[in-house]
Formats: sequence, structure tokens, C-alpha cells
Amino acid sequence: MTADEAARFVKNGDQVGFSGFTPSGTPKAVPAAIAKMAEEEHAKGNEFQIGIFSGASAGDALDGALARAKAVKFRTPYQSNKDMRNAINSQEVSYSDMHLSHLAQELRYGFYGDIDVAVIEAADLNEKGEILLTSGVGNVLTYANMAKKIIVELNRKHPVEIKGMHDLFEPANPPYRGAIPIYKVSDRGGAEVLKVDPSKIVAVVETNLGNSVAGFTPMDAVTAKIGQNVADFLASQLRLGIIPKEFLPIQSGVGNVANAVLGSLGENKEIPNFTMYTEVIQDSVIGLMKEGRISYASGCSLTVSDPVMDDIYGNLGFFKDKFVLRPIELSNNPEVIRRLGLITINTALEADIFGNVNSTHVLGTKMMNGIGGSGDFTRNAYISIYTCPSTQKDGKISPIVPMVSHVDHSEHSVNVLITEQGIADLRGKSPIERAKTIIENCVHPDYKQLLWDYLKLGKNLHTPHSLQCAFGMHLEFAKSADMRNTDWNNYLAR
Ligand code: 0RQ
Repeated sequence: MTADEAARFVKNGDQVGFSGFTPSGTPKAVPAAIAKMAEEEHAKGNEFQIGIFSGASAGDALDGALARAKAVKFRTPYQSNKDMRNAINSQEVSYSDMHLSHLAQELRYGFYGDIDVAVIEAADLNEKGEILLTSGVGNVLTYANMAKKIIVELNRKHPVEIKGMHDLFEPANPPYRGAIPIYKVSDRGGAEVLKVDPSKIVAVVETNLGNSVAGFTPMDAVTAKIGQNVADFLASQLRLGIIPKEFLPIQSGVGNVANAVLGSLGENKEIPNFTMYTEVIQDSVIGLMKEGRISYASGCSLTVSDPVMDDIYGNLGFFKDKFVLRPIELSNNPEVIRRLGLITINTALEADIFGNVNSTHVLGTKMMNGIGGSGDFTRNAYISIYTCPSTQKDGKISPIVPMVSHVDHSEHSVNVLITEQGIADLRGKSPIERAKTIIENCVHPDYKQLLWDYLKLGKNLHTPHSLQCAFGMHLEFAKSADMRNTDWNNYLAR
């Protein structure tokens, strides 16, 4: 049937689970039709809002369209869309920012009520209810199992030959959960297709829509230097024998810094060919696979630009035994992350001189995207690394501050902080020692003296904070739009 007809199965107040992860594997036609239907209902004076459960960010066709239609009551676990972000920050949408690996199990535990409808992007399906997923998985297994109704978007952009690309397995709930049988990145413990009760499928909508994943902006000097510093740090750990000579699997976040880091790892001659156990497989991973530098990647989605997707689908013979796509519950699973010994590299929006990291809130109050998988990986890593540039907004903001304005990753989980200025290894250090190494190695020269002066304010304390001044740099930015104007005396006097 048409997307408009299928959308009619979604009712006001429903909780809807969407397959996929990022725009990859996420339905595109049915969400747009739900948004259109919501606008029509609103025009008639009727209420129409739904709760949205996804794998992660879901792209403009879902998050953007539904936010603009004011059709969203509740959203979890992650988003990165401008219109959805605005709706969240104006309290129009209730947003529960969650560790991505938690959502599926917590839904099964009954924390969030029912899933009324699951909308699933498929490359193929049959009358037995076997669904071949596309390029992203997310939480689809749990949504499909829990849903009362299933709508399938059969997307012809994805060839049926991709069968075998997925490893689909849902852990049992406690007290019956066993070990997850992944002992190396390429191990598989599950099925190639998603099996659902065929009587639950109420609609099949045929589409031919690409993922429209944006390419990367050209690398600038700061990003390139951060990447190089990460590669140099890992090479030094290899030389010391802290990282075994076989190397360890890499997890890296998404975006330009992650792209630069992977590029630098690929170029560094000391680092052997490596594997990835990560969330999102992006363009740079595919490039390094072709060069032989990455031998295998396990992820939750292929979030690659359209030309790279065409390359993969055109050369499935080469790529198919080099990667696997799994549910987020497995790609981000703490048991597996700790067992495999992942080196995790994620981006901080803000970090403090004691090693706490804020990944989510701009200046403490405004949601940017969400914690995503960063917490799943950081807390369980072999070595957890955070990167950020040493300044933002033409130098007017220092992402390194006395106290983060929101905490996502605490000092207990963050091993290493890296900016384009240098590397702060925080392992085994006391708070004052961490502060000294961060200020010395990572802070921009414009902010060094300011932060050295801050450190002198809290004498003879285990964590030498001045509670009057801890947010002085944030308050100064609110006042003069430039953190460099901060004068601690203004706050000490309060
Ligand atoms: O502003 O958009 O106006 O230019 O914030 O900053 O430097 O472009 O950072 O795009 O790499 O995203 C942490 C958000 C970084 C991302 C975050 C302003 C800055 C700019 C964006 P503009 P950049 P990136 C597993 C890993 C959480 C999820 C995660 C993220 C804009 O990496 O969402 O880690 N992480 N997942 O100017 C005020 C500061 C600022 C600031 C930056 N301190 N104060 N503004 N900005 N720092 C993978 C997945 O989960 C999928």
C-alpha cells in the first residue's frame, strides 16, 4: 500500500519503534506520511502526537519531519536533528537521553510501556515473516518482538545479495541471560534475518530512497593535529607494551574528528593493521578496508555517503566478509567491550581540568545531541580517550573549564584527554595531578594562565575547586560572549 495508507495504522498516543541507526536502515516514507497525517489532524483540531523510539539519530526524514509537524510527544534514545533539538530545548518534546545499549533491555523489562507499532526498513521479506534488514540495525529486534503491528518499508535501493551482512541476536532477560558469544570482532552468534510473526505485518510500502548521509567537510589543521596526537599516543602505548603487539579493536565516534583520527591511525606505520568494534561504520573505515589497514569492522550501521554505499554494494564480493552489522545491544555491549579490550575514542563538547566530560549540553543547559554510545564504550574500555579542539567559536570558548557544566563521563572513566595542543594521560593521577597535566598539555595558550590561577584558589583540597568561581568562565561567556575576559576576583567577591 502507499505510505499514506500505512501511516493510518499509527494512532494518536502510540509508541512507535523505528528500525535503523542514523538515517541508515531508518524508514523514510512512512515517517513523512505520519508527519503529514499529524498536520492534517491538527488542522482539524484533533490531537496527534506519538512517542518515538529509534536506534540513534534518525535523519531529517524522521526526526525533522515529525518535529516540524509537532507530532512528537516523547523521544528516546538519541537525536541530532536541528528541528528536533529546538523542540527538545523548548520543552515541546520530552526527551530521555539514554545510553544506547540500555534501551532495548529496559523496554523488555517493561520500564517504558508497550510498543504499539514497529516500522522496519527491509531489503526483502517473505510470507514466513523473515525480514532482510538494510544498512542499519539499531533496536529493531526488540521493537519487532514487542510491537502489536508491524509496517515494513521495502526499500529497493538495497540488493537482496546483502543477506549474510547481519548478525541478529537478542540477549535473554535476567535471570536467564547467558554469555554473549563474541570473543573476537568477527564472531557471530545470531541470525541473518529478522523473524517476526507474519500476522503482525499490517502494511508493506515499497520505496527506493537513499540514506542521504552527508559527506565530510575537508580536514582543517586542528582536526588533523588531534588525529595525529591520538595516533602518536597509541603508538607510544604499543611501544611500551601497554597495548599488545597484535593491537586492539578500535571504537571511534562519528564526525570530522573521528574521521581524522582514523585517517591518522591508517597512516601511522607503527600501528599494525587493525579491526574495529564500533557503532557506526563511516566512509573512512571503508577507505582503510580497501587499503588493507582495517581487516574487519563490526558495527550497528553502515553510515556512509551515497557514493561509498554504491561502492560497497557494487563490490559485495570484496566487502561481505569484512564487516558485520549487529543490534546496538551487541555493538555497544559492556560485556563484549571489556572482553575484547576496546580502545575507545570519543568527542567531548566540554571537559574539566579534573577529567570529567560533558558530551551533551551546550553551556550546561541546551541539549546538543545526546550521550549516544559514548558512555557504553568509555566506561568499559581498555583505554578510553576523549578529544576536542582547545578552543571553540573563534577562541571565545575554551572547552576545557574548571568544572563541566553537565557531567556525562566522570573522572573515573576518562583515561586520556587529547586536543590539538597535546595529550593528557590521566591514568593513576590524583585530581591536582590531572589538572596540571591537562592545563600544561591540552589547554590553549590563551586560557592557560586563567586556569593555573583557578587552581590556586582551592588550596590544600583533594579536588581544589573554588565553588564561587567554578562556573566563572561560563558566566563570563553569558555576560561578554568571551571566556577570555574572565576575572576570578569578580566571583570570589560574591
Ligand atoms: O557549533 O554547530 O554552531 O558550529 O558545538 O561542535 O566541534 O563541530 O563537534 O560535530 O564533532 O560534535 C560532542 C556534540 C561533538 C558529538 C559532539 C559548538 C561548536 C559547534 C559542534 P556550530 P564540533 P562535533 C558514539 C559516540 C555524543 C555522542 C557520542 C556528540 C557545535 O560528538 O554528539 O559521543 N557526542 N557518540 O562550536 C559551546 C562548548 C562547545 C560548543 C563545541 N564547549 N561550548 N559550544 N561547541 N564545544 C557514536 C554515536 O553515538 C553515533
